[in-house]
Amino acid sequence: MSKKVTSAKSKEYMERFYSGLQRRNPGETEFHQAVYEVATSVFPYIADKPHYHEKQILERMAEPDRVIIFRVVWEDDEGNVRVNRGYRVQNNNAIGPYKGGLRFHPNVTLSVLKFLAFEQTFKNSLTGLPMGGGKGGADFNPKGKSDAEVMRFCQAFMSELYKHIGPDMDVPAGDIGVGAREIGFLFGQYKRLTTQFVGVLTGKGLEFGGSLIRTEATGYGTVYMMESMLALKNDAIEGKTCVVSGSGNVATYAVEKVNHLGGKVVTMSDSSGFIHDPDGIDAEKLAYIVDLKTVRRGRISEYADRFNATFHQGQRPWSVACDLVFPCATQNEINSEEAHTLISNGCIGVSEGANMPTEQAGVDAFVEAKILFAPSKAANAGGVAVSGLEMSQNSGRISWSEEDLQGLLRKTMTDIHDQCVEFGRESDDYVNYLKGANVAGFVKVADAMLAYGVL
Ligand code: NDP
Ligand code: 2IT
Repeated sequence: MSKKVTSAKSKEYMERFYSGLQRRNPGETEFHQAVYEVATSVFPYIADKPHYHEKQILERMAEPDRVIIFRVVWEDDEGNVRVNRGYRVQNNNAIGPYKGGLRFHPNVTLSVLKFLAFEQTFKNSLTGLPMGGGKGGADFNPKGKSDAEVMRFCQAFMSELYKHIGPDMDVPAGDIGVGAREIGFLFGQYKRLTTQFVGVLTGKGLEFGGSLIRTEATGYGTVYMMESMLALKNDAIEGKTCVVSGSGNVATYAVEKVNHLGGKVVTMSDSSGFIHDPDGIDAEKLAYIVDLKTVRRGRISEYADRFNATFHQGQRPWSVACDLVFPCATQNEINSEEAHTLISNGCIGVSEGANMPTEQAGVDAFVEAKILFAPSKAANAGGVAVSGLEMSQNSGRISWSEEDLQGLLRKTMTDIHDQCVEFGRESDDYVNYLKGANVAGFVKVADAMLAYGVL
């Protein structure tokens, strides 16, 4: 006799699971949000698969393997002693070494890093590569700091982190506030402390073991995901008006790829507001943004002073009418009202470059409106996928060509798209990419955990 649980029973399991999660992790709202979103897809899927229930698989995935918290002490340029808090959340290594970025931002908390490490577990599974999920960082604010201060901070941070990472154990990379400069300082300190030159970080400079196209991979991948979703509907990016948030690594290369494919991007943003350029942000203007944000480390309002564009202080770009949306700044940057505004202004597709940029009610609005919606764990997986390829190159002490890597990135995003379709197609033919990504990401990790027995 089938052991399929009724939908009422499944709902009851889900409620019990979620209230337990909230009780065990008080106040960790971002972590609750990320787990809830996955659980709403996974509980219905496992309703007729009692082995996942009996072995408490989702409960185990939502309890990190371990969390490391440490003090980071460094001196600023005036000789003042500064104290920050560093973290590494090792969420799950069922399918490979822990893998995921480091974030340096003043709003980093344990809740933020637990949500990111949990998400990373599913995302890394979707890439098809052998990588578990982890995330780390510190509440350090790189804004306004000199290069020497950032170097001293990175060295102090790595002086503790190096004990907990390794090329076959845990391989960090960049995220918000951690780019090429920081990875260089972190890798240098790891090498100094251990006397080992190994692939312990990804996103490295090309001179010391980095991979071609890692810098571009997340932004390009996010646009490839949109391209695949549109292709399934016999549509394309060419001629589409696009709204992008952020002006960092992910946003920059999302804009570049939209331009390559014949779309027009009319907004970018930073934490001070957004710029609206109805003529489109072309390659020359994008080069200006890259210089502004990575060399001069200035504010996006300068773009409006330089080009024929408007600056909207303290606002987000979601009121600008568009066809396609690429949120590429940070978590919870689209609320329910903004999601409804986008839908009523004619938006047909959202591909999340940032991690969890849409609040739960906004996600519900996109799915209910049945527009194309690629959740972050699918849409931004191109970055960590090329990180996985960087690990392979480092292990083999080889470098692959740009052409090969471009092909592998494109194929990875197509495969992720197709997994979402396989697990997310509904009876009316609507592809629920949210459900597809959550379930496809879950299955591989869950089956590996089952194989290991109870641990
Ligand atoms: P960067 O540090 O390069 O850029 C971050 C951008 O987001 C900046 O424009 C920044 O503005 C803006 N931003 C940061 N915090 C906020 C905030 N609280 N409110 C408004 N704007 C904000 O980071 P990335 O481009 O690497 O990361 C962007 C997103 O993409 C993050 O969610 C990250 O987790 C995700 N991601 C990154 C990957 C990667 O490979 N780098 C891979 C997959 C996902 P300002 O300059 O004012 O700080
Ligand atoms: O959120 C992410 O996937 C990243 N920040 C990239 C992680 C990585 O290990 O490349």
